[in-house]
Amino acid sequence: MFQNNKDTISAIATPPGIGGVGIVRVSGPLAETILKKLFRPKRPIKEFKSHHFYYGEIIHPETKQMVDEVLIVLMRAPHSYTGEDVLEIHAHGGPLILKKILELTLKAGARLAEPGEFTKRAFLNGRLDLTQAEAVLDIISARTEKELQIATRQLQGYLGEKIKKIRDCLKEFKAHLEVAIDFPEEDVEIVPSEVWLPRIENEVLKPIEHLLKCYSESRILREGAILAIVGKPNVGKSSLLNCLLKEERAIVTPIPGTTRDVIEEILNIKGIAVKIADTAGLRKTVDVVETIGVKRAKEKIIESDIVLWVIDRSCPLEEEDREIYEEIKGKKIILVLNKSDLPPKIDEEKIKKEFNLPVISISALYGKGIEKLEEAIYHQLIGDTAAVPEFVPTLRHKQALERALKAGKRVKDAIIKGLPPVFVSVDVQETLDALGEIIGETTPEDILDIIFSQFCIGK
Ligand SMILES: Nc1nc2c(ncn2[C@@H]2O[C@H](COP(=O)(O)OP(=O)(O)OP(=O)(O)O)[C@@H](O)[C@H]2O)c(=O)[nH]1
Ligand SMILES: [Mg+2]
Repeated sequence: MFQNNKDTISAIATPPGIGGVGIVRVSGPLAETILKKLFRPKRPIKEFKSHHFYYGEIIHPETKQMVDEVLIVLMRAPHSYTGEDVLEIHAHGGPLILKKILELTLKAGARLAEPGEFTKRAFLNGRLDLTQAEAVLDIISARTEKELQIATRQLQGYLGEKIKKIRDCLKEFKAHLEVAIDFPEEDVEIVPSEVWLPRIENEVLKPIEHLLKCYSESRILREGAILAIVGKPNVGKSSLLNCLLKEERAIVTPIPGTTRDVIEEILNIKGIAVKIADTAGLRKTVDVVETIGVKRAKEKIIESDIVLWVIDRSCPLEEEDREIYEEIKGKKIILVLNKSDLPPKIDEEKIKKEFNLPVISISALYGKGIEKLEEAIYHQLIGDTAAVPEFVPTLRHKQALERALKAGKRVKDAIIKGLPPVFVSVDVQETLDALGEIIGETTPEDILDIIFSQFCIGK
């Protein structure tokens, strides 16, 4: 998809629409030539200094007519975002004027940039590793403060550094293995297992496992969570959904078995995107439609990160309620005692002890206790530490880490079994390659294309 890197690319870097300032960005060897063709400075300039702003006009190179008053800055290679000569033209922020300036840069020798091409060049020129390039995308598309925090941390390069450190250890090991392969007749043991076994364990396997743990801890902050509202028919599940959403989304009636299908909506709970699923009341039934609804509810439970188990507090606890617990145990659960506006038939302390779960009393009808419930959801989802973990791998990173861990464990086994260096070396290389994919050293071209094409043009 991407064309060669030697040419010069240009694009409007600011969002479409009207703004105070709009920027056209040019990157590549022709940046300065284009600048000289199109820019008429207010005061004569002998040579453009790098990273200095100049005030003047963009002119049509043939008619010499002024197109716009601008500020320009030239950032010479390698000290620029892409690592190439970069020219930025800060013009007035109107779509037509920016398009005109863009067209002039194209006429002067640039080519229109593809989505993400500036960032891809930064990556190819070694300005960013792949995890940092991905972070640029995450920063642009962050929906919540937390997502932004995660992305900025990744842009700082911690994850890439960690991966590089693990790979350095493996590279060193591989070098020793290669000596052993080349000089098999040597008496001295070139790769002593008492040295390498602990090093592989401590410098490769443990750090990979730690990163995988960080993935599961940060996944919810990054990707959001799925929450299922479950319980017997008529306990007020749909009322609770409506209450959380502050709108009449689901049908509520006094007839048990009202909700037949799963109803899903997304809610922002204290910065976490939570997909809430209202489900059909769980009970044994001969009704065909309801049976399907109950089946879907059970599937949703399996899929969910957290379950709100709703019980009608104005009725005594029944066997049917206990049966539901059997369906959900093992999940993160909050026991929600609904209809707290009616005289209670269930003792909060007693039920808390019986199930050993966090219990929140609410009235979905009157919107009481909802804030407390939201706090409990947040707390259950991300625990006490609202802090972002040190490293925040993505799903793509996680999959590569899992492959690296598998191959790394084979390396360990091979050392324990005393297999010949040739065999060990194959698994070491596989571990190296899997880790290399994360930072972009061994990432296949098509995956790079997928990553960078998610950007907008001009980034
Ligand atoms: N008094 C009182 N009534 C409530 C409360 N929450 C719900 N109800 C009533 O309980 C009945 C059932 O509410 P729903 O929200 O439809 O219950 P559900 O659990 O979704 O029921 P199904 O979809 O049939 O499984 C309705 O008549 C609601 O008005 C509450 O907090 N207090
Ligand atoms: Mg319902």
